[in-house]
Amino acid sequence: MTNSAESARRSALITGITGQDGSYLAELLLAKGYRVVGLVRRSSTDRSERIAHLVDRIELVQGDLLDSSSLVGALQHAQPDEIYNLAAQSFVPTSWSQPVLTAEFTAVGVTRLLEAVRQVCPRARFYQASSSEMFGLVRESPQTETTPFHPRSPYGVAKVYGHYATVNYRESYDLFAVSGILFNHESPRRGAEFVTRKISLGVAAIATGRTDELRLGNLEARRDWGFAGDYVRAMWSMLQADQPRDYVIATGQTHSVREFCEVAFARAGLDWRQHVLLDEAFLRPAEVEFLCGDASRARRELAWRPEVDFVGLVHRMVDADLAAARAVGVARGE
Ligand code: NDP
Ligand code: GDR
Repeated sequence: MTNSAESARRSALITGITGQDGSYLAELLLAKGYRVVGLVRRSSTDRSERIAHLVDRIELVQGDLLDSSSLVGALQHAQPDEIYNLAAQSFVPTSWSQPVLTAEFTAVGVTRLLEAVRQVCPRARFYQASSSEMFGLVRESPQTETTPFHPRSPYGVAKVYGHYATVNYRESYDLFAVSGILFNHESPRRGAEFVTRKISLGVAAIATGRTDELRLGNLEARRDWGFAGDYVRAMWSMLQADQPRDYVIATGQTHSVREFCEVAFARAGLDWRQHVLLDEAFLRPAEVEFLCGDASRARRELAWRPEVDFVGLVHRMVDADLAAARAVGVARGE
């Protein structure tokens, strides 16, 4: 690449690049010609499974949301035009067992990064991964950018802090800082402990004869589930807008965990009622019973629309886990 092409090439820093969303976002930005730099935590084992297919095309820099100087160093290295802050302790149940650590990563980590941005690259555009968990106990439906927050977990509380830190840095320092209020989004790369992937992995294990049961908590909880690949397009679009604004990203459809089970088991020719057991260990101290988002602002201003619907999402996840489970069976000569 020539020097002028190199300097015209836009550069992005992604925190949380080893996570579900980080891997899809890295793919999207590479396809758009970006130089992609990912912030990774030091680990004694390799955690780059989701980005293994990209490692030749991205740069990884070590750093941690707990450590301000490492964030300054990462920004100095990347000199980014765009920063996507996806890193967080993102599993809601862990936020009750590790509430202070969750606050350090998911809440104060945002301020650490924003302060580093202010020092190193105040003209860069900043995306904060906010969450529908901030709505928590909902009093209006569907939820929009103006629905009041009432978080129901230490995770939700931490995300409200990160959200307002982003709004505050935009208003105080004129940063192009935006917050995407994303509803649940899933994929075959979703972490195994989240309910959708737990179900698709469970279906695959049952269909291939490795187990006979799947233990779950609250089957009546309702979520607005979309596909992660669609949602990272929205993140990018928010940073291309003329003005920095916060956006709800959702499908506008809500389904229960029970409905997810029905569709997932049926995909493998199974009846969920014969396999799913209620296990109180998976109930939460305070539950978010119902979420359904209204993404009208994003549709209007960003021309964003999801392409994968609920049934398409469930089938995609079950098909991927079934194929992987069968491949393991073949390799073992089963
Ligand atoms: P994941 O849990 O899959 O990924 C989280 C990422 O954060 C991992 O790369 C992890 O690294 C990294 N990380 C955690 N702690 C630190 C730290 N202290 N310093 C640096 N990196 C850290 O999450 P998702 O991809 O699903 O979600 C991305 C973001 O979007 C998160 O902030 C999440 O809270 C938020 N969000 C997610 C939604 C969803 O439905 N998926 C909906 C709304 C918001 P490592 O691999 O080392 O653990
Ligand atoms: P959530 O996702 O808490 O919405 O947060 P999760 O998939 O963990 O739970 C969704 C709903 O399913 C119910 N549930 C179970 N959940 C899990 N994990 N395991 C079970 O066995 C089980 N049984 C029932 C839960 O009670 C809950 O109501 C996700 C994360 O990605 C956050 O980081 C993100 O901010 C929000 O989505 C939007």
